[in-house]
Amino acid sequence: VEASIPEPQREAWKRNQITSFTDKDGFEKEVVRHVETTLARSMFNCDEIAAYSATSLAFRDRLITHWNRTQQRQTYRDTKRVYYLSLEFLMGRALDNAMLNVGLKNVAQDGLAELGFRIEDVVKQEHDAALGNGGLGRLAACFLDSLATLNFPAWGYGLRYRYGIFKQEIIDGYQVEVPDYWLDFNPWEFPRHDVTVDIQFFGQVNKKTVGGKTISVWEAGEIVQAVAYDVPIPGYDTPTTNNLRLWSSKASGGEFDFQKFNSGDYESSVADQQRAETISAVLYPNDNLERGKELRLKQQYFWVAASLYDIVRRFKKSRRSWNEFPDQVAIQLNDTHPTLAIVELQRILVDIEGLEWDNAWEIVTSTFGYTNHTVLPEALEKWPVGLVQHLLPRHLQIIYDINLFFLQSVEKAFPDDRDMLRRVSIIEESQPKMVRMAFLAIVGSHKVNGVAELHSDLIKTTIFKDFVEIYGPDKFTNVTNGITPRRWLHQANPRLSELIASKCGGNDFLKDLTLLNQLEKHVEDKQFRKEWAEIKYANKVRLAKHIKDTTGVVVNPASLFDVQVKRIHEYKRQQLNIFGVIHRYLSLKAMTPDQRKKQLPRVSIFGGKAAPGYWMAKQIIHLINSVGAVVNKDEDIGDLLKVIFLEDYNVSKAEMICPASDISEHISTAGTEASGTSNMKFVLNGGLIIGTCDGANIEITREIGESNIFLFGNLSEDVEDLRHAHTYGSHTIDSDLDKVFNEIEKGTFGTPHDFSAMIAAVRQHGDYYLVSDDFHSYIETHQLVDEAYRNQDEWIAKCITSVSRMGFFTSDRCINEYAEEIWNVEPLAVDRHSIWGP
Ligand code: C3B
Repeated sequence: VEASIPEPQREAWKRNQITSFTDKDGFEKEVVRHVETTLARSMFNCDEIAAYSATSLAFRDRLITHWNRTQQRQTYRDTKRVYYLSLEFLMGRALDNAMLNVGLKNVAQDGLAELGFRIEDVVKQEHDAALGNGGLGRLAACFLDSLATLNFPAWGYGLRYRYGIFKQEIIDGYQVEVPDYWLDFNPWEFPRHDVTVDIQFFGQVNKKTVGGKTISVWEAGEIVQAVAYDVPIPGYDTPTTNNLRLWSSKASGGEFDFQKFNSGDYESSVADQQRAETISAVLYPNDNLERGKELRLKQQYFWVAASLYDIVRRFKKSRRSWNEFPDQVAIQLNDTHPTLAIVELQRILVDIEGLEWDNAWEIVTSTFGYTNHTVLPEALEKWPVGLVQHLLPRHLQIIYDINLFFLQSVEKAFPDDRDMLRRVSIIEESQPKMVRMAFLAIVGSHKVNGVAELHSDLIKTTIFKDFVEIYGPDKFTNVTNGITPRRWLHQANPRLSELIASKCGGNDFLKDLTLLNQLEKHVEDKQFRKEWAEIKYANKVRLAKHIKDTTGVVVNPASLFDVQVKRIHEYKRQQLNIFGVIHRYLSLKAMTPDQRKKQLPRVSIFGGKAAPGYWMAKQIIHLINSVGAVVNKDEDIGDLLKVIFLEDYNVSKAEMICPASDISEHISTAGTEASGTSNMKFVLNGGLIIGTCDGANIEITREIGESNIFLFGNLSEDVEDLRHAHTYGSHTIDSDLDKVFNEIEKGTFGTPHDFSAMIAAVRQHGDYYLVSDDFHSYIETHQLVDEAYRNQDEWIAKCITSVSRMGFFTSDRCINEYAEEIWNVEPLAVDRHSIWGP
């Protein structure tokens, strides 16, 4: 790269290369410059938003020079790259993370203080980048952080939604959705108006003969333009700054269709524009649910086609042969949402590049890996054949061909099992016929992984069982999820991070989380325990203040804080939690004042969004708020029980909540939560957890020890029989739960009718999520929690021991496993001292 620039020019570029600030004075200069020039303001009208903007611009400038050098280095070395395709990236705020990752937060803090600002207030001005629903999107964000930190040449590809996940307001106890327009001012993205791709839809397929060969040509019915927006992703303590490329849609051919415009058809020209922009307008707000909307399929193809075009264009620059494609490119499919990428690459190779089908298919399958994130049937994507045919006629043909060749090979291997073909066909022979995206993803990838051990075992024995027979077990593997300790410890809980650093020989544990094991030898250290407890208390005080400010309810930070924050879903069982809270309330009410005095005060904290169309989830939110309204003003109860619903749970709120929990709830029906990742965040922040034997809870137990976790409930292997018994046997409800239901039906928490469906789900409709079966064990286990918490000394010891054993759950470990087992890629060494060129 460097050599291609003639000597004299090269000298001029080198002489003038940008030097980033390294100290307070340099930082302040940059801030003032941005306030006065970029923002066109002065010190006399520099408010906190302006201070945030200027600080972000100062750090952004720094990141982008690192970004440029990283890209230049990766191009020059030309080694294999990883592409992480995800329809969701739940990034949260960028500034605090950028300051910490480049190691200059202290500098910014001092500089801002001199300019008259508190850094905590400045950081809070930033709007969360909330381009995701929950765990799946946040996992993608943690992976980007690890990929950069570990110096992997890696890109994320996603959609630049104008509206991220909606903002949740609670009005009269009900969820109300408010649009999240977050792009007002976003210093963290760089529009690349020169990087555009035309994406086609609809139309028809024609056959043409070229040089004696028949090829398929897809004539477009509509063309929409994809414009790239790049978001720099800084690694921690490394100059590597990777790229997240988000595509935005707009009408192709510039602002307007000029032909229409000039012929006087102004309105329809504007309408075309609007229609094109609709594609990237809004994130679908469903978590673990697919609803088969045409616009969603359009989003998927738009994003996948633009990304593949970009990847192929980059590959072609190196002038290698197509057979080397899988040596240069690894593409990971985050769930089935990007599965069309398999079909699109096959189309590019066969229809456009003229490769033979088998050769192309070999390249395709060697390139892709597929991660499954759920076994819930309602979350598995299927698209009506008719819809795919209409929107993507050529792709449907290719899907049929892929299926044909696949089924032929299955028939050959299993000649006696006719039903096998029906079961594994990519096309479900239903009314209407459906394309099964998970099956297509399996057939088109070389590796399939689940996200925790139990989950990876379950997919092999249930939904993908036949495919294990067909391909053998080696195609299926496990990569247990992880979280980035940079955001989820260092950034979210700076005091704890500092205390840990003081016992673990500095900040190295943030890059090698297994170093946390050095904490264990300090568990008995009285002073250390005291400081640990003080930090937890301070974090609880901060959360208590937030609760007071947002709900008006005063909670005592000395109470046990019991937290369940995650998307509201029946399988995650917030209903079990609130029924348990009601049970506690009734028990307290039944006590004499003397008995009450001996009880442990508790605050039950809930948070999470319900999908706007998920009626039952919204009823659960309403019940939680209704219980809170009664309990929180009951003078018999006082501090003994408070019930809080925190509005608008998101990444930045999670950063405040996780450090403030004593016990958090991960109580899904066994076998339903693929992994869970907030369980890891809570333990890493010195909180204990109560949970079922599900997802990553099982591995957390194995790592931290059974005595440091509160497990309860039925096991996944018994779920099927229990469900069967509910439907076909006599179904009796737990007697304590029955009392809870009776109290709700008496009207204690408002109009009973509002909650009748929730009760009926358990009593009359087979209790699919086993709320009654697990209720007794749940209540008993909470009593054990109370008892354990009374012994604060031992409790703190449990917390410290747990944290010291959490090294396994860093997303750095995940990324290394993916790199080795699935992608076959290596990190690029960086020379910290050479800032110029490769
Ligand atoms: C989630 C699962 O529900 C979690 O158990 C898991 O930890 C995360 O993915 C990350 O693997 N998930 C989600 O958020 N959205 C889906 N559509 C499917 C799974």
